[in-house]
Amino acid sequence: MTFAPTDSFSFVLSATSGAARTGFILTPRGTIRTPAFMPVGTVATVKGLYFDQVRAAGADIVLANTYHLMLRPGAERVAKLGGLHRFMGWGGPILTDSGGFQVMSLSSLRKMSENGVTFRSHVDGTHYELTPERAVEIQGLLGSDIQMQLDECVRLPCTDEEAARAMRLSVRWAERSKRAFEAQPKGRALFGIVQGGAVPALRVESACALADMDFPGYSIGGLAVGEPQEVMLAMIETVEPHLPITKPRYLMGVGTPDDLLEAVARGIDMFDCVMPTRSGRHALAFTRLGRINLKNARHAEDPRPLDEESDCPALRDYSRAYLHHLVRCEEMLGAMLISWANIHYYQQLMAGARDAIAAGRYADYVGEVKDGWARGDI
Ligand code: PRF
Repeated sequence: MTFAPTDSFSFVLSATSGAARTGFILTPRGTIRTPAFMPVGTVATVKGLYFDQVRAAGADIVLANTYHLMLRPGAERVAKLGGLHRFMGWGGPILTDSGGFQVMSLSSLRKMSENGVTFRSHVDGTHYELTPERAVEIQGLLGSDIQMQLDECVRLPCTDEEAARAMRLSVRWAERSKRAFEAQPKGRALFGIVQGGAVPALRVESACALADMDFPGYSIGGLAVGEPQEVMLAMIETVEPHLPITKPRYLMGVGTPDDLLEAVARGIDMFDCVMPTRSGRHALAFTRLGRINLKNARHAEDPRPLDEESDCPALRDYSRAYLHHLVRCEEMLGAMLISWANIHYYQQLMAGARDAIAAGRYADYVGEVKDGWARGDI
């Protein structure tokens, strides 16, 4: 389906299959087909890939990080150079994370307060402050199309009190973020982030408070932070009925191919994860036939490609023996090819999901994909 160019942000649902949905997010920078997997371009590069490859693999949108880009090269510098799209050479939509989560995992000497978070850079120790207003301002300077409110994500397991405190702080920050966002040009969107740990009542409180604020989309944060998959899926099921059906839902930082299939089945529309590229750098390929660890000596004389039926050159045109050799020699082409193959596979998985939902057969699709993984390649 093609849409006329638009100057505003909107979401069109086109079909459902059970709780799974398919549709389109329309933005001035282009249309995002959902369910969508967003390759992660933390420091303005999807590690190891040209943006031409990212686009050709089927990605409509990429993610970048406020935290990393505010440290290097700096949001004001990117703005001076014409914004992030021009800076990195990607003309499509960009989603930026707000920085709160990365501050918690990467920086040192963090201090949380009602006002925001202060921390020292993991790069050079410089002191920074990130408030809800500054996080939105930075995302605005970058020119991000879909921006995230500043939130606090607590690691699981945590106490109920800790989950409640962080969730309620995040709700107050959502209000401040929304007010700060009003200064930005039309056509961009700011998403609220649902928190609440693994406590159903807190998750519902968070979702309802954010839904009342009427965001153009909703993120679910605080999951895939150490809990088992069934806890994550249960939290999605808890939250989903309280989010408006007419707005996109984004599950942050998730996940494995199996996580994606299961979350789509529960009504999630958008994902991002470092897994395809990080695993690519560690020689692990995700394919139609399951996971293949190319470090393993059993591939040393295997002339077969990762998937001879794929239309991606990385999967189709290079033997496992060659990929194994590149990995063994620590050649960068090995990491590049396997990252490319993985990004392509994640995009194929989502394209298949979209088609299956449109055909009203999503549950069958999940069964077929999982059969393929189980059958393996032997
Ligand atoms: N909050 C933000 N970014 C995130 C998360 C979160 O909770 C997660 C958790 N999986 C990943 N990225 N702002």
